[in-house]
Amino acid sequence: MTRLLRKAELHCHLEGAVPPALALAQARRYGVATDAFMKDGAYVWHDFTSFLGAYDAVSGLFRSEDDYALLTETYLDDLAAAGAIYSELFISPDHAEAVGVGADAYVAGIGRGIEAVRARSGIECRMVVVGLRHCGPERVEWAARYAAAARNPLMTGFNMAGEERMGAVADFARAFDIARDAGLGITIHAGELSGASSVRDALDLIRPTRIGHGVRAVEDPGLLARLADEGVVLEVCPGSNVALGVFPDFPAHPLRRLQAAGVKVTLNSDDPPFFKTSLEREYEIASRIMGFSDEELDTMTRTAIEAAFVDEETRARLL
Ligand code: ES4
Ligand code: ZN
Repeated sequence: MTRLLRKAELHCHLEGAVPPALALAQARRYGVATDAFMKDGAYVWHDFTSFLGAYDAVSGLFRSEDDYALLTETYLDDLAAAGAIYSELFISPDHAEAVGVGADAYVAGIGRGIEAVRARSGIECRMVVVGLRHCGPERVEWAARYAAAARNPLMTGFNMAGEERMGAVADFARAFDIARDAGLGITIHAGELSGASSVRDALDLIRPTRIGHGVRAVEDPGLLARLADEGVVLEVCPGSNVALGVFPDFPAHPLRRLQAAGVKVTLNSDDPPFFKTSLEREYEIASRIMGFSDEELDTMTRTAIEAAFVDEETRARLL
């Protein structure tokens, strides 16, 4: 029974966390047809590229500061009810600009949502700005400069998501330098759709303290040893990995092998309704299918808090 366990997640994309019922309500409000990306109350996609398309379409249903406050509150209320004490949300100023809200109103709405839910449930949340790899290095540098200039105490990290198989990671090093120099925590998507070498490149060229996914490091024993040795934390999203076909099923998922190799691992929901999951379900899968004990699950929660992009006072309170 994992419902009562303390939980934390470091890897959830805000627009990937829209409950289908909320997407439908927003679509009705703005008079948008949903058949291209929804069927029978669920999101429809068939591969990573069409997933990104559905994600963009759902993002387009949130068009004001209030819409983003509502989305953030909806997500965090559910998470707090599932026993979570901390969440890091990946936010995408690019999506906000594309929909015409503007990055500042977007961040203001999300910040209001975070503060409202913290006041009623105590859950802590921070924003991690993502640059979109498939938009190219200039756009990712724009996102990094935006995050660096914001000086918002709730915006504490920088990340790169999007199509992992596009461009060389070296092309994005400057964006990460901008973010690191501004004091932001650094994480990057690697080793999900691309293999172990993408994790190695990320370590060499970006020097992150965490890696989004990183699970395909399991293909390279030397790399596993390096991750363990350097204490790099993996943001593991088993439900996402299985939904995208990175691994055929949960028994084949490498979470246990990563943990047994001494790599620091955490459990995360990624884009929960798109992958028919939730943070609670990830803990449930790790417990029932992968055989992690409650104590081991609590260690993953503690690992997440230790690796969180928060001030030391907040970290100490959460640990
Ligand atoms: C992603 Cl751009 C983006 N959005 C949501 N989930 C993702 N996973 C990788 N890239
Ligand atoms: Zn992700």
